[in-house]
Amino acid sequence: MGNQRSRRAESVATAPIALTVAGSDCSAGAGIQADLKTFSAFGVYGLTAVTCIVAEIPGKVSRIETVTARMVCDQIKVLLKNFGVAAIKAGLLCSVEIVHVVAQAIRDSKKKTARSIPIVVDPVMIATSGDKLLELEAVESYKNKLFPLATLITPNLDEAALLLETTIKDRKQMKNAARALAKEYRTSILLKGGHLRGDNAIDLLFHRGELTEFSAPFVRGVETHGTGCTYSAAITAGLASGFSLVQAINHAKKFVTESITLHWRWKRDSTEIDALNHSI
Ligand code: PXL
Repeated sequence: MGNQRSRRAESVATAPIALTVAGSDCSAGAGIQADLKTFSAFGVYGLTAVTCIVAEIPGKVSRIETVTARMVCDQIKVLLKNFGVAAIKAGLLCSVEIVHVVAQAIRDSKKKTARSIPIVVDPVMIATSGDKLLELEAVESYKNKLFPLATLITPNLDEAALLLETTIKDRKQMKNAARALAKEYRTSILLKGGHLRGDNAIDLLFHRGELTEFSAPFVRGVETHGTGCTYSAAITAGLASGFSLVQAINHAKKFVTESITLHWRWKRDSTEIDALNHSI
């Protein structure tokens, strides 16, 4: 018996741990559901701190109910105290108060651990459907409280345009925007160019003074709800596994492209619903 137990103990499995602080998408294509599926696909154990519950289907948000800031704070605190979290992703944070407690919890954890935990901030503001997901006042809190703690910020073109109060319509403006955001927030920026809708979906990383392009064929005709969440979760999983930032983005870009290419599609009556396929 003793022998058996020690043999079992020797073969106990372990995995890198990542934490996502994000909202729940009941249709499971975005938010914490997308993050958990992505973490699993990368062999990473996912923890969650839920910030809000969204009643929605791809393309249509019905209602958002926000969790109290205190509850968000307690979820993060208990997790960081008890698990060896190797990377954190911040997704939809909903309100000023939640952005503040998330930033505070991350700052506190930085004081307690010698090694710093990579933080990926996906500044989710507006859903692909155009539905507003974040209180507008919270944008300032992202800028002042959360961005200074980030290892990487992953805006899409609309979010970057909102942050810089400008428009971004071509590759030249994308390069300028990535550079400007990196300079302003003194961190690495991955500006996602998928919304430019060329033959390729091209993203630009501005990291340590250098621009790197990540390109993949643009997959047409698929409702891509949850792509941003999946991409930033995949990068977080890579960082939790010890990859460099460039390696993590390379793997993540391939994963997102494949999850769109191999999407699910359900037809019922006259409607179709698509979802990314994270089981790849
Ligand atoms: O894809 C943006 C997003 C992020 N997080 C949650 C969402 C959505 C889009 O609807 O519901 C919880």
